[in-house]
Amino acid sequence: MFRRHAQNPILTAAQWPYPVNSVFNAGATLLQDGTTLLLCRVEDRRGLSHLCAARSANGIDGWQIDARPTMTPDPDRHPEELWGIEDPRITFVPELQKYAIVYTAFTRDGPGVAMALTTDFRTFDRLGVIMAPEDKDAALLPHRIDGNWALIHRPVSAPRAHMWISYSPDLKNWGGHAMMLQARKGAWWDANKIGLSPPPIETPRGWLVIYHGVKQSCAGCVYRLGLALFDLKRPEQLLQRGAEWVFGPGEVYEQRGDVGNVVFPCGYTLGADGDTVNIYYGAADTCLALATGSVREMLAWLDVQSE
Ligand code: BMA
Repeated sequence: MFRRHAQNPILTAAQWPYPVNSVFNAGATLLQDGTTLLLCRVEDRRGLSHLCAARSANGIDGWQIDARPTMTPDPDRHPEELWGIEDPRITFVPELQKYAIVYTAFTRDGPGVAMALTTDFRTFDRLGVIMAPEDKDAALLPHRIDGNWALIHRPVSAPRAHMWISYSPDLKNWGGHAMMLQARKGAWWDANKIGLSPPPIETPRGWLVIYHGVKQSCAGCVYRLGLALFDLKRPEQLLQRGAEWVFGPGEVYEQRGDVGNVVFPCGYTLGADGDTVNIYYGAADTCLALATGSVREMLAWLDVQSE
């Protein structure tokens, strides 16, 4: 379903212009001039994360990495960012002519969801916490639905964690909370804990969602990816869900690192053909890799694989 790029990993800590521990879980977008921008989660050598932009003409190599951190935690004005900012998901919002960056703010009480708006990935308007801890794995849909903005997120109701969707008239006040997708139970690859991976892909058949599932065993966790399709007008309505996972750790750079056996995409770009999906994923919480898929193939697979 997804073909790994031969040049993987495409970005590592060794390429960074300043000393860092790891580079992973990047949000992605295509800028107006066709440049691929990755907003990378960078973990420093204290263990705290900030975001750093890397730009490339072909989305594969020749990355121009910002010389200094692009967006740093600002705990004086935003106490929720005390222990760093992580895992950004980027959505271009035509109505605002801005990019919405939805990210994890590592608060004293655990991870919460925060949002910032930008036009240039150089300055950022922070909206602060939009979902209280413990919550993460969130992304904004690109346009309003019935007059309201929609946010997919993943609150934790221990011991399980499911995907939810919430609505807002103004990007600040959120309500209309609805369960979107439940973690399965028992031995399944996506038992107990799931979450949105990149922002959903809008297709004529529905919102195509690539989500991660976490299988826990006495050997640790394995993060894999699955597919589900949701109604365009009522995105909490599940249309199809694949039974099997479609991508999981297989290469050494995915199996070994700070957190082994993790593939974790936070962003994708769409090719000029409108079908090719370039998925940028953190591998083993250590480096960034690229895999390519096809919207048509994913939808066809759901037709065959859905339960
Ligand atoms: C998740 C997130 C990701 C991370 C993954 C594996 O809960 O925190 O940032 O990549 O765990 O450690």
